[in-house]
Amino acid sequence: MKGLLARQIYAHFQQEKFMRLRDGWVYPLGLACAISLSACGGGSSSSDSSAPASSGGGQKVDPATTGDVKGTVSLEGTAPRNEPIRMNADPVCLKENKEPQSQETFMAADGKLANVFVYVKDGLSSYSFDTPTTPATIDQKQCRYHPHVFGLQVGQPLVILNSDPTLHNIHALPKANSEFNTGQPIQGMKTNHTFTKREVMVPFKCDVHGWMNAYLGVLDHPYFAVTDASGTFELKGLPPGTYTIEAWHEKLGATTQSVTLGAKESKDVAFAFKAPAAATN
Ligand SMILES: [Cu+2]
Repeated sequence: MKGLLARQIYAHFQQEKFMRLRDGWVYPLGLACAISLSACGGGSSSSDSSAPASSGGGQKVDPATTGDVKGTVSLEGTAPRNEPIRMNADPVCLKENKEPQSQETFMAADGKLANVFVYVKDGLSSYSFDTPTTPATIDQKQCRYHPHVFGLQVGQPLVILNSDPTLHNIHALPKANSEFNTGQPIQGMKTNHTFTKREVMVPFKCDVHGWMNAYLGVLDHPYFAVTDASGTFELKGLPPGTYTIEAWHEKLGATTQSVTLGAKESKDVAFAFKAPAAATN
């Protein structure tokens, strides 16, 4: 009897929460977007309006001299359990995900860590790099961000895509760049954005689905990578020089190493993070 009452109260609470979300916010936003697509990012838009100036020292990389830095990122200790995600607040998300979902915070296997952003933090100031015209893409699919961790260059277009038949609201929370908050109520919607300043990392969240999060590294050069399932990364085509390489993880922070690369040299770099102490409960 007590259990039944508790369940009823819980169900009532959940329903009320969903109604609040639906009536108080989702529908008016959807309507506003239908009236003015540009206001909700339906067209091509950028909150950082000024085109990025060519930065750096002006020197161009000579491809005849370049080498590579590659390596792995390890996780020492036991990876904490990823937080489970409950998608009850949106029936569309629930329908899109039949299996139980969890966060992608610690993607570790065999002691190697995925979703680590590895990049040249320092050592390239005498060089200038062309701005890529090929866009990077972040997709909102099955109520998750794809990719979860990624990088692009200053001035390079970012295409924000909604592949789901539900409203997503991508909310970027940069410190150096301009904040933006774009509702995409219709499946297939695309919005363009460019970042004008180097920034590692820019967090993204969805204001509709509290579990959705992603991280973007914005750099003024092309030397960045995200570790794959086996914890490996590769920074290709680096000119000779001495570099600070940083490995960044959303919960474990950042760690750096110095690497000196001769002409046409290839060097291996191993990063290691320590797993947080196991929870005591
Ligand atoms: Cu969402």
